[in-house]
Amino acid sequence: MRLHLLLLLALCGAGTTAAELSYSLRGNWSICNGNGSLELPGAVPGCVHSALFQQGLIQDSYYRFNDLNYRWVSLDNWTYSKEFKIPFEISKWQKVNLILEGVDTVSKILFNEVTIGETDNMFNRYSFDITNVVRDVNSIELRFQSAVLYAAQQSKAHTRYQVPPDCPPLVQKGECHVNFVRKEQCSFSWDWGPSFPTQGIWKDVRIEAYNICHLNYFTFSPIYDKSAQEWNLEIESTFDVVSSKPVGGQVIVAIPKLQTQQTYSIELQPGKRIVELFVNISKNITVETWWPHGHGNQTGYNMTVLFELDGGLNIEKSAKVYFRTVELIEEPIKGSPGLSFYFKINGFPIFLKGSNWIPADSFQDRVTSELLRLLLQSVVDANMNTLRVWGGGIYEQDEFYELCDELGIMVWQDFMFACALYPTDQGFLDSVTAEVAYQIKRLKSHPSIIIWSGNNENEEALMMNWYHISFTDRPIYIKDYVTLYVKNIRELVLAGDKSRPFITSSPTNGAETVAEGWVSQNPNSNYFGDVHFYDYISDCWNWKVFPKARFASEYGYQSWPSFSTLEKVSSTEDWSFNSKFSLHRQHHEGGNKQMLYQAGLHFKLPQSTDPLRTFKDTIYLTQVMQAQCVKTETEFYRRSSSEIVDQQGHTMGALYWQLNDIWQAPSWASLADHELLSPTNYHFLSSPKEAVGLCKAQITAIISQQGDIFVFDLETSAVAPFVWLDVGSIPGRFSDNGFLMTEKTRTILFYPWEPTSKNELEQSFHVTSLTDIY
Ligand code: BMA
Repeated sequence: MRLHLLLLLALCGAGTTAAELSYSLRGNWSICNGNGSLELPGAVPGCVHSALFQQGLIQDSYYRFNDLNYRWVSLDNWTYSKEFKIPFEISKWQKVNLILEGVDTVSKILFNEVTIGETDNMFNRYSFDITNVVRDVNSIELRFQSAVLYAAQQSKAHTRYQVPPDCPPLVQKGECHVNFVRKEQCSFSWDWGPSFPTQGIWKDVRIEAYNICHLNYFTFSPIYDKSAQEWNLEIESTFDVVSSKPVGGQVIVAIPKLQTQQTYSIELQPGKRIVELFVNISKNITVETWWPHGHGNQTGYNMTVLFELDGGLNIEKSAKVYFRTVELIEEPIKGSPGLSFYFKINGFPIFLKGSNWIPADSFQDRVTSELLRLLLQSVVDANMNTLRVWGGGIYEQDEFYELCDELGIMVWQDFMFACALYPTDQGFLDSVTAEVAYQIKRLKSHPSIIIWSGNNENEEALMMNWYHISFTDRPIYIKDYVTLYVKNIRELVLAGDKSRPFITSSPTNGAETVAEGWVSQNPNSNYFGDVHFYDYISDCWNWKVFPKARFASEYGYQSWPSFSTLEKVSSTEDWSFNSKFSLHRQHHEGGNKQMLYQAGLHFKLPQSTDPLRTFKDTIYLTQVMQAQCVKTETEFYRRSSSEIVDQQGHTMGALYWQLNDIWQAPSWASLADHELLSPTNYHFLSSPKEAVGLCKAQITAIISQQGDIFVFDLETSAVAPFVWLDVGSIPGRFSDNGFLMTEKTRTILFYPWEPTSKNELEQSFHVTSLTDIY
């Protein structure tokens, strides 16, 4: 019990009692399904799928066809409940709240059998006043409704007109009407992801009890005053004052390294109060700014804010403050119609190079700090400087953004709306308003976030008429679009965050979209804003097929994950390119054929008589094809930054689709591991399939250990293109992979992510090169 009890206010004056206590409800809860036939323990934070798996009631949800087999889990209505004793005298507290940092998604909450509230938005934080119902011994229940059933109900109730799309394409094997529920949109399936519409309490839950007053929220943003050439810090604190009399006192803000200490007098009237402080950093002090990876340091300053209030009540907050400016520059370009679209960080133009981020797992309770750190470290190791947190996923956990701040990764942050039109009835808008206001407060102090974007591809969906809306009905949808992203979300951003730009969509034409009434005739124009570009038919080795756009925020090609990855979630009969399993895992219509077609343009397709060998070689070839295509396209965008050709160019960003995977299936994901700051490049004199004289390369490796790192000394008997090193399921990262080996020997390092041994590596090691297929 004592472990759960957090004394938040250790700084009370002598003779006074603590003014605030917090009791965590994390840990073991009971879970039962709709008709009571299943009852099991489950962890909070967590979800029903994870609890069923931990109890051995279901297998790994990612195994073979289990996404379909376990559809029943998401269609049931589950209840989470818990009984607990509060380890302090609750009657002594003036106000008691139940705080839920994240509920997934639609639930009714009962506390001691009294309904205290409802939830309908997984991205919101909920606080319910339980002062009148709380006792020493309590029961709490969250009665969930299946998000799938709720979405269907909401869509049915929207009788005036349809809000498309109704359902995802059949190939995705997903659920319908996801646009009617404020939940991770890709959890109903995507073209790279399974349908697992989870239910559960996915973030922290606790009880907060307080007297006098309570700090509900604390947020800040550094603002640079250009004319005065000095930094200021805007700090906003939200209080709930429960004392019947005003509470007076002072606030001391200190940033020691910047020799800044300022004291303010405050008086808080009873009720909900906001305190806004404006801290000036003296011009005489040098403020080191935060820079993206590759451009400078990520300097941050420790700040403490101490509220010394009447009655010996002290509340202290500490945080790291980073100073940086960001501007989105849209200005005329000599020799090209339209406008530029690029970012200046601290006044310096920066090419954004990186990728798109999707949720790291269907079950967020499996996304550990270690996993986030490994993925984000890989981003900087691959010399990227930007990730776009894509609008079909989730607003990531605090740790994600803290790591991006620390590592210098710029974040293009979408609001969570993607590839759909959305309703704008009052209930929906109220829910979105609470979500957006909360997320802005939570995230705005992170220097890594350099832009807010209203949604993913919804302007394009509307204006390119993806859903075949009749011309006469289009104004209804345009009105809804403007209501949601401009009149609501944009207004909330303008009111809540002055420290970064906002655009309504991605792709969009930026200022041109605004000029055209917030929806452009062609939001994917090369002359304005950003573009998303996909072309699986044209030869990707021909750079002439790529758009000379201002900013490519999405582009990419699919590949299959390595055999060692697939092996864990499949069985022997699945191991061929046309097996039921291979077709099942492919969620993009025609994807498997497109990969072979693209690979066939430059490579001979595998033709071994051994079916397993052919499957492995085909997987390998799709990866080689993807790497080559993404390389060619990325290099094209990089080159286009300094050119205007045929009135087009000045490209200032390339974010390929997509960095990471949600499960083991074909997708656009690829994690490159290049270490060199300036990579070597090569030029093939013909397509490899036309090359003559390639000999089969015998590649051997001697593995040795140096501390935590393993050294692979490779030796080849012949020139070997696309050398792929594989250590099966041992997690880790090679210093290089998929390389062209022209020299006889080469040393590659392996950084394991978990403890392993030379022996284990030797047993799992496998090397493939293109000469194995030829
Ligand atoms: C874009 C993205 C995703 C999708 C990807 C690949 O449309 O925004 O929706 O997964 O392309 O098709």
